[in-house]
Amino acid sequence: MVADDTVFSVLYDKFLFWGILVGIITFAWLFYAMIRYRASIVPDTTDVDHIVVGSFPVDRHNTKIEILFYVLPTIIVVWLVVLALASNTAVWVIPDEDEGFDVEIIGQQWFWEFEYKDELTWQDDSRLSGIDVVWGDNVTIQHSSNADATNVTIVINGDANTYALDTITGSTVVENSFNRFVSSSVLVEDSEGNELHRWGHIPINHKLSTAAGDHFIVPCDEKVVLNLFSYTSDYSQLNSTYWGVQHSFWLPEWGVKEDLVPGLEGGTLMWFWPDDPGTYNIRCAEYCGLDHSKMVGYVDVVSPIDRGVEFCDEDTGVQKRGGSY
Ligand SMILES: [Cu+2]
Repeated sequence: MVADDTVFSVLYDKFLFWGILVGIITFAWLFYAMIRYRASIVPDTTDVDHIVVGSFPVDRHNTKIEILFYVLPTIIVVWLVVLALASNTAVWVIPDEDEGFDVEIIGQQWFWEFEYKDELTWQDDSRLSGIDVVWGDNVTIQHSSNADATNVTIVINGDANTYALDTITGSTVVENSFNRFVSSSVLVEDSEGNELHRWGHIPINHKLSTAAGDHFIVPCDEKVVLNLFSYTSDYSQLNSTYWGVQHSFWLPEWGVKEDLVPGLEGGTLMWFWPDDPGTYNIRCAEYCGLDHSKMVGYVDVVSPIDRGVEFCDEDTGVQKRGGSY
């Protein structure tokens, strides 16, 4: 489940490489010595006075090799320290106040809540679905490139309305002007109810919850900064009665997790940089009670059209980034 291109999995591979290299040299030397100095070989002692167990034969020692015994391992150890510290530096970055897309994560027994501190308008890749949604004074659905599209469901602040699409012109307009202060979504489906294209708007302070089956929706190509808290179900008054239990928000795809610490007023912070579109796992990495194993969810990486990104590029092969503060 853990992605193979996160900072620490790359570090693991580097350590494995150097470990194998040193192992090969060490064992090669070991077997060479076993064969070269086996019991049946009579040692050539013509120019040696005596041999003391545990010390180099004074008359036959090789100063260069003895110095290498110390210098080479020291270089390797220093190099491994450099590699490890570079990974740490990549993960623990000092936060920049105004930087990133901010979301508060609230861990409860046993679900996650996502409270948006920035707004987000997004839609699926229109190159893949053949459908494009534009919502200004009206909702315009351009579906001429997708013959399967038959109806659209528009949800505004929880109220859902379904309309038939105009399949003859391939373009449908629903009169309803966009309001950035309410959550809205547009879902285009085929005649069998299969989802073809999604468009969505999440206003500031809107809350999504895994208990309601929501996915955590984040924009691609931007640093997502999470402020994490643990509360019990009622946290209208923030006093000690309402602190929850310890959880840990884990995103295996980015190889990062951070604890949710009850009683820590400012919460904890972590960040990750989504770049590939798709749906990825959320896990709780700290045993938090009876239904800990059910504390799972999904994060959807989408194209944030309000932030100037029309399409998230497919897997860019860039190292997955994320970390803590
Ligand atoms: Cu938990």
